[in-house]
Formats: sequence, structure tokens, C-alpha cells
Amino acid sequence: MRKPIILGNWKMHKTLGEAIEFIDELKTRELPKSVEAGICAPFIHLSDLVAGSKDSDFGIGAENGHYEDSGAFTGEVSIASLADLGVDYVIIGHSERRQFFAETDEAINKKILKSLEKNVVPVVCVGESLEEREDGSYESLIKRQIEKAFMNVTETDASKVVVAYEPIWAIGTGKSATSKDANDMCKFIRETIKELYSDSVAEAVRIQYGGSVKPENITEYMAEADIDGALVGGASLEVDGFIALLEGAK
Ligand code: G2H
Repeated sequence: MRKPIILGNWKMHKTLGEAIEFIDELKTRELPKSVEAGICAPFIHLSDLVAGSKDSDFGIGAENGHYEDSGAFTGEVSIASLADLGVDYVIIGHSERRQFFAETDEAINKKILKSLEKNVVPVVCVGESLEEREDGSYESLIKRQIEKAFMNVTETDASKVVVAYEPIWAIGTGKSATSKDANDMCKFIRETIKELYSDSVAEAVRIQYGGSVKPENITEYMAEADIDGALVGGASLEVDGFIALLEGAK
């Protein structure tokens, strides 16, 4: 049985004050125990959010991280230092990072390996563009992204990875994939993981859908057999909305 996991991805939203206000409010609310919950926030908020969420029912994640422990990488934050801070998750290879910051499959793989080494749960994003969807190359692309992401990840570690399937054409556009389309791809990802590892790893790995998920459509996605949760941007920015997502996923 895979525990559903709902993660907010705040992207480049909220000031520190707004972020703390959100966490303080969330802590006062009853969250469904059957759903794992987390908020992934900008780097500068993480120290306060980790401290502020102690003894709460939700975790805190980063939206990126560097695979080197330290060094001359101006502007970067190491996964090692995120682990030291007590961060629970790190989003890796989000399409916005692949697209706007030239993040490669090779770098994504190194980040996943580092997160596993440091006991931070990697949430690795894969997904195709509208063009790739329409020209039919999307399955081979997703397969390649998964194979490269999991390179050198051991069988024991593989099931700790969370995969987020986020078709680029559905991100922040209001145009969500149908639950059937999303499930077909999550199933395809699971089959790819099974080919790489085993039945038991494939059955244990949690696969989220992401792209314009909101309280109104979360239940539909969660009803699908291969969708184990969601990575949510816009709809995770308000406490009520975030809780409605958790309720819809239980
Ligand atoms: C996709 C998603 C969060 P949104 O990027 O990762 O954002 O829910 O706003 O489409």
C-alpha cells in the first residue's frame, strides 16, 4: 500500500512573512493522517519553516539543490546543507528548471544520488512538452528521463524516490491532463521502473501527477490506480486550498 503524498511547490512566491504566516496557520489545523503532506518553498524561507514546522504533521522541502557538498558555485545551495538544516524533500528536475536553467538529465541524476545519500526524499519531475505530446514522441522521452534519473540508484534506494509526472503543457495553464491520460503515463512510468528494477520496487515507488491540480479535480486524479499524489503549485498557496487538497487525497 502506497501512502498518498501531496506536496505544495510554492515556486518563487511568498515573502518570508507570508510563508511563516501560512505554516503557523497550517499547524493549527487538523490534517488527514492517511496523507503525507509537505510544502516546498524558496531557499531563504527554509530555515524558518523547518523550525516552525517542528512537531507538525507536514514536512518541508526545497525546490532545488546542488549535488556538490560545497565549492565555488556562486548562487547555489547544496543538498548537503539542506539535509543539515533538516529539510525533508527536494524537488529535482522541475520542467521550469530544465527549461529556464538548462538543467540536464545528468545533473538531475547527480542530485537524486546526493539526496538519497543525505536522506532527503528526492521528488523527481518528468514530463513532455505539447509538441512532444502531439508528435507522439512523449513515451520514449519519459522513458529516457526515468532511465537517466535512476542511473546508479540502488534497488534499496529506488523505492524512496518520488516521481512527479508533470506534462509541461498542463503547468500553470489551467489545462490539466485528464485523469485517464495522467494515469496512463504514471502507469507507463511504473512499468519503466519495473523494467529497471523489479515488481516490488515498481509497486513501492510513489508517482504523483502535477499540472493545474486543484481541490476541484484532486479526487478524480486520486481515484486512478497509478496516481499516488500530486505536486501542486498555484493551489497550494492558500492554507484552505492546501487542506482541501489533502482532504481530497485521503
Ligand atoms: C506544476 C505545478 C507544480 P501548478 O509545475 O509543480 O504547478 O499546479 O501551478 O500547475
